[in-house]
Amino acid sequence: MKVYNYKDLSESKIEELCSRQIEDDKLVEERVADIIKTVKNDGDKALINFAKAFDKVTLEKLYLDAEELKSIAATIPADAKKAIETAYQNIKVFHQSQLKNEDKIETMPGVICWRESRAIEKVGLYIPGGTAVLPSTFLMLATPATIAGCKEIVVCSPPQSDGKTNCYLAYCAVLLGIERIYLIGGAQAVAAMAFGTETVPQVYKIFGPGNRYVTTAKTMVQNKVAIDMPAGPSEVLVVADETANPSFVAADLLAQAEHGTDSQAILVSTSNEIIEKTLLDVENQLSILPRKEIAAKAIENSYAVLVENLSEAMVFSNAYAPEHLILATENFESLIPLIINAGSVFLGNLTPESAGDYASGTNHTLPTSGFAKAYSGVSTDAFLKKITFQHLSSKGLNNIGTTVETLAAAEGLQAHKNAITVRLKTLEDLK
Ligand code: HSO
Ligand code: ZN
Repeated sequence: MKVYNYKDLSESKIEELCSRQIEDDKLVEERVADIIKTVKNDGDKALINFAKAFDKVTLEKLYLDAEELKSIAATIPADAKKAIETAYQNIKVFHQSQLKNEDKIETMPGVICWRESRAIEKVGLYIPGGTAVLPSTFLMLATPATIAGCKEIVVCSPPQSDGKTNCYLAYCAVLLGIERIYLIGGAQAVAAMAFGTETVPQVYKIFGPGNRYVTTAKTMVQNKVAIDMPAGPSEVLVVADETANPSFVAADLLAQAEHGTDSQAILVSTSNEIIEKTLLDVENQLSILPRKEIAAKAIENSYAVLVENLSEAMVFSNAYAPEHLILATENFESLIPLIINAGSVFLGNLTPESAGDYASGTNHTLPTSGFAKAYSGVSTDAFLKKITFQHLSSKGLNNIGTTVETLAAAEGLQAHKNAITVRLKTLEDLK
């Protein structure tokens, strides 16, 4: 992990440090385009063939039904069952609190405007398999989807080598009342949900993280369906003052690093001593991690920055726009107003990112690669659309009439003007 001194950094160096090096991979794009085309043309047959080629399984049926899920779920260890239930409860309570009715507003006498939410009817959730199977992602996506009231929730996850899914995912499905898991992974899952096949329903919005194939596929199907957000490798930025505990900070950096070789774990600190101790601790803790090869590569791509004070730290953090921001500082309250760009924030020395990754209640599907400058993480809102309503009484029509007529005339749109004029005239005739 390289260490920089903020005061020595040129503007262009800061820009370079804040940019995520994700090169366009033409080969990945070509292969994904090909997969999408094949699924579009051949439907289920293509999905069965891809499962054979990529997941090395022969599927007789593309999904597990409620009965099968129930029997797999029954094999879950008791402690995992309890942990999933507790996490679910917290995620549910937090996401339920996001459902709020808005007031009706009388913008001028007789003119009433308001918004109502409606659930997106059909949504697709992608739950990754691969190097780590993530039941937590299932909870993070399916909980707000059910709270929002989405009618059709299509869940895709790659099959295991036995052609099934693991007991954790199966248990999440049972808990959430999801009656099928489609055993489809990668770009082919995204294509199936975007275009529909004989078996897989087409959806209106696709959610969920994934590898480069999945994320490339999501960007490619955007002229057909909505997606949650552009996705890139996971990242954390820890701001640490002299009160930080180096072994806590090291553990947080490594928790991020173990996600993937392309993950980034950034340390920004006011204390050189904290940086030195943390880096030593990173080495020590890393050496005994089961995923040490992955984490070590990610740590190589990561760096630390020494800053003069915490406001300088926040300037850097806002420029980086981290997916996860940890404030390992005593007076985190005073830093909150300075946060402009971040996906999710973890306050104080006792609040690790892991808490939010799994169980505190906040969502872990968050904007990466600097997209926290413009995107929010997934929440109940992401599964809803807001529809605006308005009603004009005769008083309202009289009050707003001239304004609309004048603006329509200014735009040269006579028919727009007439829509008001004919009504005003009828009101006048009725008098
Ligand atoms: N840190 C990941 C989420 C996750 N962590 C799932 C563990 N499991 C992206 O926010
Ligand atoms: Zn994580």
